[in-house]
Amino acid sequence: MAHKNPNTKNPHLLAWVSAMADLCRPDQVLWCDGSEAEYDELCGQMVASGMLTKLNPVKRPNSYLALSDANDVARVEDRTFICSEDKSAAGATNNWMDPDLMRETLNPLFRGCMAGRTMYVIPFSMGPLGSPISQIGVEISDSPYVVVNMRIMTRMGEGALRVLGDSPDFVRCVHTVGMPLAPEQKDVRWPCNKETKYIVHYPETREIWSYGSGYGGNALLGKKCFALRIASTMGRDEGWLAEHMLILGVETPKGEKHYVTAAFPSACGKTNFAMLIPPKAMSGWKISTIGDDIAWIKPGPDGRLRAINPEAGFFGVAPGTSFKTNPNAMQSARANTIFTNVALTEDGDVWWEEMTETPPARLTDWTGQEWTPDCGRKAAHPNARFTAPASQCPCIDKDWENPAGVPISAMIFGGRRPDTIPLAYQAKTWEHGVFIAATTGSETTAAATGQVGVVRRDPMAMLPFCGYNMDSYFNHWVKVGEKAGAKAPLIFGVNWFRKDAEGKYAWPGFGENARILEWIVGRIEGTASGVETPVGTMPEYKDLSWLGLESMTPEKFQQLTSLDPMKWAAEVSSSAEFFAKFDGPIPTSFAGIQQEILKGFSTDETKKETRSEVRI
Ligand code: O2Y
Ligand code: MN
Repeated sequence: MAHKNPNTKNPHLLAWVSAMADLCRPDQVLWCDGSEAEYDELCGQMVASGMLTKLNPVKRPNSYLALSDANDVARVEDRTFICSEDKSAAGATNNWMDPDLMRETLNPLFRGCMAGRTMYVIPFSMGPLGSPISQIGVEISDSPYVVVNMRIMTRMGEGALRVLGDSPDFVRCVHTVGMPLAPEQKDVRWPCNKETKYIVHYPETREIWSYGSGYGGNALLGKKCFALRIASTMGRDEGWLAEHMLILGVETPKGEKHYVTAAFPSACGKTNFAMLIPPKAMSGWKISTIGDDIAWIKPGPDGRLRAINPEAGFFGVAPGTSFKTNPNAMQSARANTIFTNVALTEDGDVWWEEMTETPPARLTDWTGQEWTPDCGRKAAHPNARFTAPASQCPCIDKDWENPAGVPISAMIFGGRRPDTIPLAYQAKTWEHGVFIAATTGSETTAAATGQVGVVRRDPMAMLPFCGYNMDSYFNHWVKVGEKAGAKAPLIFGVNWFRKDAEGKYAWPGFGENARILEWIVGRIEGTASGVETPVGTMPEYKDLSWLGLESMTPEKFQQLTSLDPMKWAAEVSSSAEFFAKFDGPIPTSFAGIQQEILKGFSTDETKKETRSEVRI
């Protein structure tokens, strides 16, 4: 149970908590132990205050619904800052402010910010307790919603305090909803600050200060702020990688197990890929999940890169998730789950767009209003979430909590590209792989940016999450591969979103992506062949298994894998333009790789290759 007396004598932690209490002036300070009793009590208090609705225990045992303020529904990238001492260390892709100036700005905001509220002290471990790859953080927050979500998303409470012991090495995370209460002032359902939000990182002192939002990545500071932005700077300094990657296991019918990571920008089906179910025809192939969002990757004692999932839960996007698209995610959220900004059914369960083919006749939508299918509004917010324990995932890997991590054999990078980028290709070298990763991107949609047909580059899917300048980040990647040498994972590019001449998706995606994993495993094991092209080694029609997907004719496969020299020339110059935005030097090999691609398309041999109708 959350208690007034800390169960630690750590002088660094006690001094810091005391200083934060002096600054934020809460009514009381409670230390969280991470127990079930504490979780239940806090949920009960939030039900009483109206912040949570308890769902029907028969339909959705031990689960709750939170509805946020309409002003507080997503990460706020334009309010996210990397306050490194030097501006150049934050780089061209991050917002920067001088750390002293930022502290001067934040201090008055945090002074008294928790008046009328409880300050919770939340010790947590990112990664399995005691793993040499894990890290400890302590979040101070005035939001009980943050406490209960952190209990699902991290290893939170007494265990983390025990691991920390008397060490000063913990990431200090301070969070407030930014809405102090005057005496007698009644609280609102979802407190936040509608005018002012700051998500601030001080990479040198490993601190995170978050003001004004109670939502997701802005408030659950273990996730994007710590596990990516701060951890990526730790990785730079210590020789490892903190990546925006899922981790999955693939077991072949012969019982060989391989682990693969994959990075995709948003809206590319990352969670679906992490929990993929292979098609029936791939009998004997098993996919298991280690993580759906973040990977910490360190060289192991044998020189191979090993990865852990630093998180303990999924903070998944609800809309679009269904028993058809991702049964494993649906099962993960069957109980013990906190839903945020989804709709409430009349019988006390949850619903969101595409969860079922036919929507319920009546709902209460995420804004608390009555909803019917013809009302013209969405029932759930498009960024509505479920917070579910990873342990509930039916395909969770038996080694998902292995403190040593799992050895990584391949890394996959993919974006949403209607043309140019083929279905699958393997980098020729590690540096070529880093180039593929650094040029990852998705074509923008009118809904997102008002512009169609422009590629938004999202290197390693880390654009909003890299805690330092991306030119150094690319060079760091090169160094990690150099150190791993022959033991470095193979790198692959994929594109599930290529369109045919009619503008329809040419690849079925979802479970069928396992066919590409089968080829990747064949490349790891040295059993699958491929054809050398200017952009990498690609599978030919004969290199993939088509049993059960006979509709994929050689002609259709050709549409998915053809390489258009003109489009690739444009691709190379667009990536060069992108790299020109960086202040520091990008890896010297990138220019040579670009030249190689152009040269490859200009040789007679390649022209024949890319002109041919069908390559079987
Ligand atoms: O909108 C938010 O606060 C969450 S964003 C998020 C959540 C889970 C996994 N990935 C992401 C992301 O933006 O990449
Ligand atoms: Mn993510």
